[in-house]
Amino acid sequence: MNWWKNVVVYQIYPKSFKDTNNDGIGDLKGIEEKIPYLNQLGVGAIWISPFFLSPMVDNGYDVQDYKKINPIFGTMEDFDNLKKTCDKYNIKIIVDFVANHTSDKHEWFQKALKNEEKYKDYYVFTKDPIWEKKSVFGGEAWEKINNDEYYLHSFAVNQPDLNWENPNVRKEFKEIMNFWIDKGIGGVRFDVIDDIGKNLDRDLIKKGIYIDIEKLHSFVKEWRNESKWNQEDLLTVGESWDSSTDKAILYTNPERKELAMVFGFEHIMSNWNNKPKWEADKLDLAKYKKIISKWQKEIHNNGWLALFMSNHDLPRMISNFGDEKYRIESGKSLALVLHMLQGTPFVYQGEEIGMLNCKFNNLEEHDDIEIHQMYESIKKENDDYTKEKHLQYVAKMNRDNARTPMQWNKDLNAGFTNGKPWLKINENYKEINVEDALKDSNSLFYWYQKLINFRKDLTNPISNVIINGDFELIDSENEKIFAYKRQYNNEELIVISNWSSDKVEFKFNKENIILNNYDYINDNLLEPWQSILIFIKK
Ligand code: TEU
Ligand code: CA
Repeated sequence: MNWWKNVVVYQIYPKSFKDTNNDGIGDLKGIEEKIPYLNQLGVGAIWISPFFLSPMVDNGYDVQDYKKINPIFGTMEDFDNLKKTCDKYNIKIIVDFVANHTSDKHEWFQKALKNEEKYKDYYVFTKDPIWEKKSVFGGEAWEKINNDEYYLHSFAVNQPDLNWENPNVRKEFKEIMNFWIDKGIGGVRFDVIDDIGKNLDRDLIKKGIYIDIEKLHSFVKEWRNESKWNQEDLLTVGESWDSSTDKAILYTNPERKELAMVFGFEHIMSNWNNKPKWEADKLDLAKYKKIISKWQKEIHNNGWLALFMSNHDLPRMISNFGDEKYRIESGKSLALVLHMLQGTPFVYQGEEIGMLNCKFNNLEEHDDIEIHQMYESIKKENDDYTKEKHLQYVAKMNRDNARTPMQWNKDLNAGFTNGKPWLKINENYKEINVEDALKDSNSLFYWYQKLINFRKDLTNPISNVIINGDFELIDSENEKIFAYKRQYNNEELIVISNWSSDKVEFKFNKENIILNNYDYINDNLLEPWQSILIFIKK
């Protein structure tokens, strides 16, 4: 069995994790310092968001040199030391490759701007932009340089899109892959992987078809075949906003030899209802459950999934799907539902202590380029749009919610730094922090630790059911209860989880309960956000 089928991955946003030199910015040494903590949690790998040389316009997702460490995060020696410490605890390192675009400060783009033919062809230049293609961050996706020429940037203006149809670009990324494999990484997360296969055709883009599936998969296959990536045991995970179940299978069916797993976003977008994410509706649980069920069933023996409810681009998951008033109970319920599914769970930093969205008091407190660029683009269309309105508009879904520094303890700046933190610290750090969580045996931390160990411990029969079992919803139309059954041979796992702040009647058998997020259980009645896990050996 692949090692990544029974581990949990912990995502680190390095800028916000732990600062060791008091410049207010997290660093590689800070990650190294906290490896014993992550080992205690039980994770088998860490995915670190990009720490390569970068002007940090999009916090590292604008790469200037893929083989250099950003000095704000440390040195190559720090990386090697981190790797050694990780080895000691058998924790693998997953790096984050941004292959769709580079920073505009990247040498390739600088040469392209100087009209060096070779490098011009690394990017997408045109005199005839397809204006229908917009930037994900709001506004135009085409920037004019000179001679009426434009370049494509799907994200910020400082993130020019690469031209993957150019074999030289593909060659560069094979070398980058080899470089990091030689450094001993355990895997790669591929940023917006769908986007490397582009359809630059006006009529198709008008219809909303931008991704060229055939090109995309041929590029991924070539990348894997013609580099050291062909080693079987790497955890390779693609970020695929475009994925439906059939597309996820194209990426992850082992026979196709592409990726190990993908992040699909259909569940995340279930309540966006084709509107901008800022205008998301309330969660419709029945709809959400159907999506989870469809993915579980269709991928089951045909591929593999990355399981997640939060990351550095999403709101904090309790604020998004749970109830802040039932922080611990709802946090445990969300985690239980996620961790008993088939796939590889990802825990985003701070999730294991129940960190929440952050209240920002004005736009100036915000860092994220998306928030600012979106403001400019709405303002352009709408004169009386104000900063105050925008602050409200983005409050719930903005990405800074997930990026406020990690809350380690009650001390100055939550123990994140002794300097001035680069982004506001959530004011709730005196109630929500790692130190307190470790002292409380009922904390979310220890709940996560149990869930992680269920999957990891192959001598425990539960782990077999989690890894291999099939999936069936129970009472699928129920709008408050998320209940499902996993079955493998003669063993059965049942999750019954109240995803509401009401008491809810539900029929169940009180025998064989092995986890309960309350210290009591009523007959056929669940408390607000109460969840139980039942394990039956027939
Ligand atoms: O994100 C891709 C992406 O399209 C969205 O997650 C986006 O950040 C947002 O939700 C739009 O509303 C990846 C990275 O995870 C993100 O941090 C980067 O900003 C982006 O790519 C560009 O590299
Ligand atoms: Ca630092």
